[in-house]
This record gives sequence, structure tokens and C-alpha cells, in this order.
Amino acid sequence: MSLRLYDLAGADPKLRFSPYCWRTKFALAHKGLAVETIPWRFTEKEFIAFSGQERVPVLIDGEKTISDSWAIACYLDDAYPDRPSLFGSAAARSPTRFLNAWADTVLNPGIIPFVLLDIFGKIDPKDRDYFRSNREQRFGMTLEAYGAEREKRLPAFRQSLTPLRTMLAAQPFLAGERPAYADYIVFGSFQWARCISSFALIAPDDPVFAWRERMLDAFDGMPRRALAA
Ligand SMILES: N[C@@H](CCC(=O)N[C@@H](CS)C(=O)NCC(=O)O)C(=O)O
Repeated sequence: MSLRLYDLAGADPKLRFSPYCWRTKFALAHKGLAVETIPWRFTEKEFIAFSGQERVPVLIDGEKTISDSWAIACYLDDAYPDRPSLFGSAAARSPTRFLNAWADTVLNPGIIPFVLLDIFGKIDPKDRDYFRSNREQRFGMTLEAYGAEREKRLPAFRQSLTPLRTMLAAQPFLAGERPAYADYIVFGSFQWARCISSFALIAPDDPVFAWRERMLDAFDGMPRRALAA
């Protein structure tokens, strides 16, 4: 068994910051599967062309190639049923998919303005022109304008975490007593922010902060050891 993962890297190849790649690395750790990660830069589209698309994570498992973090999570749970369930139970897969959609469409876009300029400062120099023009087209303004006034945006962002805060005040993990893929989805977003930026997104007295600390200790502290800002 040999698993390989294309994993977004910065100018420093040890800087791994993609929220989606973190989801996959936590899923592999949950399953107890060792993986060799391959540092990949935004403009190295030709290296993952075999996957039929242009984004990471891309997982290679023997003869199989899987892209998209949600598809990879489902693949791992189906291909390795004898290892710990990634979703906690078969029935939990569907509500976990809702959380995946919420993180993709609300949480991650909510975090981007806080970390955008830090990302730009830490990506490989060869990625900079692509990243600037691609993101400026997406956001309809310069990176500098989109990343401005972080402090002013912070109260609204923290308010948007109310559903997480409410749940984590009542139970230790989103999946219940133990972490599962629901936690990895959301924690992947905070690990992205933590690796790329020193901006304090969460207040220390927030139950979300305490949960993030518990998640940083998961897998014998693997997430805490990652290169961070
Ligand atoms: N829905 C995909 C999203 C993957 C994605 O957007 N990955 C980013 C890295 S965080 C990427 O590869 N971006 C390439 C680009 O912007 O050109 C998933 O869940 O895996």
C-alpha cells in the first residue's frame, strides 16, 4: 500500500496551508494510513494534469487517483472499512456533507480577507502573478483592498461562528465525544489560517478556541508541529 498526496506548499516547501489538503491529511491520520506528501505550487498545473482537474488535494492510492477533499474522504471510508469510521457512522455522512458545504461556501470565504495578503507574501515567487490576477478577478478588487481593515471585519466574522460556538459549548467535538471528519473539515480552515497568518481570528475565551486547542493536540500533536506563522 503506497499513498501519495499532492499538497499545496508555499515558498518554503515545509509550509503546507491548504484547508482542503489539511482535511485529507487528517482523514488519512484518522484512518491510520501513512502518506507521502508531494509539495505542489499553484502554477504547477501540469504535475496534476493526470487527475483531470487543476486543484489539490490529489490522492494517489495504487492505481487510483482521486481529487476533491470530499470525494477523497468518501473514497477512504469506503476503501478502508476495517479502519476507524471517518464520519462516525454511515448515517453521519450526510449531515457531515452539509458541514462541508458550509465550510466551502461560508467559513472559508469568511476567512479569506484576514489571510489573503499573508498568503500572497508566503507563496512561491513563481506563483505570485497567477495568484494576484486570478484572485483579483475573483474578488473584483486588488488583494490589498480585499485584505484591508481586518480589525473592522472581525466582529462580523466571530458572530458568524455562533453555530460552532453553541455546539462546542455543549460537547467536546463537532462529531461528539471524539473527533471525526466533521471536525477535520472545520479545523482544516483554522489550520489554514494558523499556518499562513499570525492574525488572531478567535478570542481565547471562545469555546471555538478551546476546541481548536484540542484539535491541535490530535494525532499526537501532528497539527501543532506543522510550520505555522
Ligand atoms: N472542492 C475542492 C477545492 C480544492 C481547492 O480549491 N484547492 C485549492 C488549494 S486550497 C487549489 O488547488 N487551488 C488552485 C488554484 O487556485 O489555482 C476540494 O474540496 O478539494
